[in-house]
Amino acid sequence: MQFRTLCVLGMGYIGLPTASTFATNGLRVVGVDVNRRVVEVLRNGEIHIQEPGLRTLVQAAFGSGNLRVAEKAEPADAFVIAVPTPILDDKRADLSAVRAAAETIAPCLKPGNLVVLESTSPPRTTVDVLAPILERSGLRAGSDFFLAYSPERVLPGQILRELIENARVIGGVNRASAEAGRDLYATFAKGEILLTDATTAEMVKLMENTYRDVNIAVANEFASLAERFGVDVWEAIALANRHPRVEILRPGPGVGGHCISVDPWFLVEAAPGETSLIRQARRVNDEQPAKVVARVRSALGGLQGKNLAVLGLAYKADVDDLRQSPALDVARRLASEGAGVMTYEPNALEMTAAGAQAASSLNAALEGADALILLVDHRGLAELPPIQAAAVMRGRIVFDGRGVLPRDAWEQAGFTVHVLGVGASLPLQGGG
Ligand code: SAJ
Repeated sequence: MQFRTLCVLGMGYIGLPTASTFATNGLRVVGVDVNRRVVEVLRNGEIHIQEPGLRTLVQAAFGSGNLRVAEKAEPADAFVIAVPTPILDDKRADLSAVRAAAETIAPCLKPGNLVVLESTSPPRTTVDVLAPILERSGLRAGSDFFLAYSPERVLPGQILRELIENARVIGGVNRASAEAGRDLYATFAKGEILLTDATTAEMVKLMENTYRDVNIAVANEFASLAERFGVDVWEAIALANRHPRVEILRPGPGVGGHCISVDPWFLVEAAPGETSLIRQARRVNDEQPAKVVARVRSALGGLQGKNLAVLGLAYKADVDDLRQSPALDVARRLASEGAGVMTYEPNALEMTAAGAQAASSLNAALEGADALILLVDHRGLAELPPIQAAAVMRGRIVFDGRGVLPRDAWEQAGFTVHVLGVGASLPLQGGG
């Protein structure tokens, strides 16, 4: 099956690179976003999100004459839905953007069209939520038009490469729909294209991120245990990972971003009775910010009146995305306990946490600080020379929440170094 025109709904982290990649591969693409500001920014040749290589790709897509942006869906051979599916405060999935996208596609739908949902969604969303809305067009999913679910699996920071190279799972409401999806993504996908049914594809996506969440939770629990037993968890993990079938992930201040901290809840909501481990892992990861604050509090002998330089606010290294960031939570908690908090996020200089102040440079954050708290291992932060910090800080305390600072160098510069997952060494028992 051949597709000439494509309408992509949602110009965010996934929709924009996807639309641009289709356009540079010869499809005529209209990218749709309901946010007028986003549409204006793109029309002015700018981009509203940071991702390595994205600006060049988007410019090439516009330059090819194949990409346009609009505020409403338009008729096309195929439609890709890449809108956000966040969770509400009570951890239930918010599918309002998927519903709204489907409602705008329905009047444009013609026989033989293909609709693909890429947004991470609870199991059965494609068949139970999307199909009925699209069928208001009078056309039947699977027979009159093709309908598939294909999860995006790209890693922020490496989106452009992974979009093309990763294996792609395409689940159709029937075989013909999955095959239509394969024909669409074959336009640019170099990774293997694997066909299945729509609900399996939805499960696959949720299983991948839940698996990672559970594994990060166990790493975080190992960090707490190491602190209790006077062990260095980083050394212990490195040694355990020499086992041929063990690959423990990295402890940290918690799990953030719009994917891994959200997606497991879709399974919990869908099947509360069968998800006790998944729920518990979420709880463990959500408790990490409070644990980091407790470590900092005890390292400083209290937080009231202390000046803290909090380095990194993004949800992980080398991105500018602060959504659900545990670092933000840590900074907010430190400030709420009476510390003077200067935050420095090199990828979003103006951003800060409630009660804190944004520093416009690293030195401005460190100036007069009693302690340095490293929460994100951004390139540049982990390599900060201790001597530079010592020159402007008032105190000599460092807390490393990512296990990346060279401890010896910081100690040699006169700092007391506290590291997440590293307990004070305990005396030998019963020795001679
Ligand atoms: N984190 C740790 N320790 C680790 C790894 C990660 O604490 O060892 C933390 C990070 O600091 C961050 C969070 O977990 O706060 C998530 O980061 P991540 O790099 O694990 O994942 P995301 O959210 O950037 O992207 C994930 C990816 N999923 C998997 O690796 C299974 C990506 O492939 C998905 O496309 C993406 O979710 C998504 O959009 O669903």
